[in-house]
Amino acid sequence: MATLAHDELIWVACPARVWRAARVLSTGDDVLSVEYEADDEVEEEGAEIPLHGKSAPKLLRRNAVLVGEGAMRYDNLTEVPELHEAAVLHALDARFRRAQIYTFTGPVLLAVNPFRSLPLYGPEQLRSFGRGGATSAAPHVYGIAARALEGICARYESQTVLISGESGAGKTETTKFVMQFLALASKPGEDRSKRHGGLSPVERQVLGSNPLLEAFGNAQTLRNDNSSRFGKYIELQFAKPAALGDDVPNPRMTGARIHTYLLEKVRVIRQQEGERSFHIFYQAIAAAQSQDSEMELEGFRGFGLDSFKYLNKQESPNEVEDFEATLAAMDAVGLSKTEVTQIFRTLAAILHLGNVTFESAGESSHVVEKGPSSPLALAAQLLGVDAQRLPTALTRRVRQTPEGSITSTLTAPKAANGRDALARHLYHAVFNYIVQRSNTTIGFQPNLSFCGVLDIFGFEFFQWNSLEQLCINYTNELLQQYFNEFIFQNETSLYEAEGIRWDAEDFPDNTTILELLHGKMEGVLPMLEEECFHVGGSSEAWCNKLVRLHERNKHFAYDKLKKGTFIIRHFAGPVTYHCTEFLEKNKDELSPDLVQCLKGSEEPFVRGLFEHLDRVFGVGQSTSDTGRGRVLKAQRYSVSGEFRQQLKELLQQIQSTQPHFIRCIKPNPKNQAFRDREATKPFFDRPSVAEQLSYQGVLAAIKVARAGFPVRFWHSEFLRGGSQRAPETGRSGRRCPEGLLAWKVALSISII
Ligand code: AOV
Ligand code: MG
Repeated sequence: MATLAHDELIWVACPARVWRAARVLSTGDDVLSVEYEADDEVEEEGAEIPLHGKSAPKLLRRNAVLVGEGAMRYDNLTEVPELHEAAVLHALDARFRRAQIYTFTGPVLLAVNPFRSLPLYGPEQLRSFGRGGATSAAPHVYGIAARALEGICARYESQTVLISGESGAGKTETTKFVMQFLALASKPGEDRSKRHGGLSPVERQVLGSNPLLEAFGNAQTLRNDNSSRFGKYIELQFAKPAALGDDVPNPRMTGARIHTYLLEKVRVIRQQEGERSFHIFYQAIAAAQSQDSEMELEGFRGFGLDSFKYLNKQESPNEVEDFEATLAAMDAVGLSKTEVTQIFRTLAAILHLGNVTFESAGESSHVVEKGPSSPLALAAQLLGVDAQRLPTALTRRVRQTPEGSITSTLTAPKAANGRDALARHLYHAVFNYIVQRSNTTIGFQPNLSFCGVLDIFGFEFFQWNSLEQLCINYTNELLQQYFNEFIFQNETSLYEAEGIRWDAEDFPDNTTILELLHGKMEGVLPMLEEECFHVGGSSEAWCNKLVRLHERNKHFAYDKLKKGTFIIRHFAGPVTYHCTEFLEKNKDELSPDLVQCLKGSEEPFVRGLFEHLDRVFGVGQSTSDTGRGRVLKAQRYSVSGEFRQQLKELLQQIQSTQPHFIRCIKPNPKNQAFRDREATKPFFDRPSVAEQLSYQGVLAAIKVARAGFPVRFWHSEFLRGGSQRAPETGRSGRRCPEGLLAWKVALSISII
């Protein structure tokens, strides 16, 4: 930085606050004397800062326009002068403190989670962001939903709202606001203030799918009390308006389709300390114990939380009310009483299965308790299977070989693994059943335009990272690439079209990381899938092959001292993966004996849950078979293989739409509410927000948008008087003199 003058405003890098605002008091050859500004969290203080050597902090110039209330003027960060990490953080922090949780950066909406209900989503806002409403371009989640709806009304083009962020950042809540807007604002001429009154059956079903999926797919985790344990893409479909254009009435919502991804079914059998299984188990147990509930809840009555080994014992206050809401949602999506009873019987069966224990006798094992009221008998009864056949299927394995069938016995730990695999699959199958039934009820027609909303897991890195994290982080790499392409290629083509010189060299690009992950032969994931189909393949062998092949790749690393691990340098940061269990998890085998046993259930519902499993287990079965014959016929299945296929289809679908991005930000790691003055730590924790901005690509996007011209007009609009900005930019509705001013400001900013 050039020489600093007395009174100059600067940012000083500081680990605890990332950047601290200061004013220069005096400068010497070796030290700078500054006064740090006070804010809600720190006192004003003076300091001497070394200018040279290792301990000299980084300094940035601070623009006076951001001082005090200045940040409130910037609804769009790309318009902030002297834009860098410090200014972005400061502007977001200052706006957040004044309950401005939404801010644009170019076309991307940033949403900082207030962890407290704010009066931002009432009928008033619905009206004002609706067509012909007063505010349409202020930063708000409804504004993004309104833009998407506009694309459908004016051009009948499909849209997608992509919502990302780390766990607890507010993706699911944001998704619900988008859906709410699309359902309520799409009702032409009706009083939208009646919120849920006057909804059409489709709208009621669509909104009803949210609490239902949350009951079955969400759980309390250490990071979020209502954490989605699956990814979701929901397409909301709209009838084609009689005419297209700006003045046509809103189209009617006519259907929807829900896609779900990677349900974390392992949660059914175990949860770490402080976390819980899926909400629905706790709701059903509480309802069965309550006098108020009229549901029969067979298998739950007479049991408490303590009765089930599969569940961590943690209650939550409104379980019975939530249960009633889940039942209402089940009704809304068209599940019959019989289906609901069957679903709860299956859930109870899963819990009783978890109580079945095994005892080893040499190389074989047997079920410890088999009496009429034993867990085994209860599970068998609830599943409608023969109580004699189930223990045999759990403790033995029959293999078909060309020479005939061979029966072998399982040790107690192996039998327990088989039991857990059955419980996981039962739950997953029930979850899929509910999603499919909702889809059938709501209906989706080909060839109609839709608005997709993507609420998918954010980048994850824990102490121990396994297949789940690899799949999740791979998803984020793909979505980041899409984001990069959208933002950066958009910019490039715009500049090219306008004949403006443009240096695209510094664009963030994660193509080479993706190549490492999914490259055809040598990619980390294809190699894992290949290893799953090798007779005698193992996680260790896979890991060793990876190291041999990729040790020189700049995105790959390994630590010689930590055997069985490897590191991928993701765009969001390096993650160490632990190889143990990768193969087993990816094969996700379920004993064919158990499948056959359950297929023999006298309950059509239970039989239905196993209908599609031949495909899934064909390979697993034949690999453990001698590897001959059937392996060639069966379709190759692996968790990651199936997931990659799903992602491919998802991206194709998204690429055919006009995208809108919302980046959710968690203001502090402890989920402290906005203005929670009891807080011991700052509620806007700058280091963790800075980290999120960086790995969500927000800083990179700002850099690029700022490198060009942040304020844009269509030529015709500009000449006509600048009433509307081009869609890439934030506000619209300015008239010419102001528009001209904005344009000039933009030019001058770019020159700086
Ligand atoms: P997530 O979807 O991003 O996490 P959620 O949407 O579940 O996060 O948000 C976490 C919690 O933050 C919610 O339960 C609300 O209490 C609160 N919250 C979020 N957005 C708002 C808002 N706009 N206003 C008020 N409170 C809000 V995860 O599903 O864990 O990745 O897997
Ligand atoms: Mg969520």
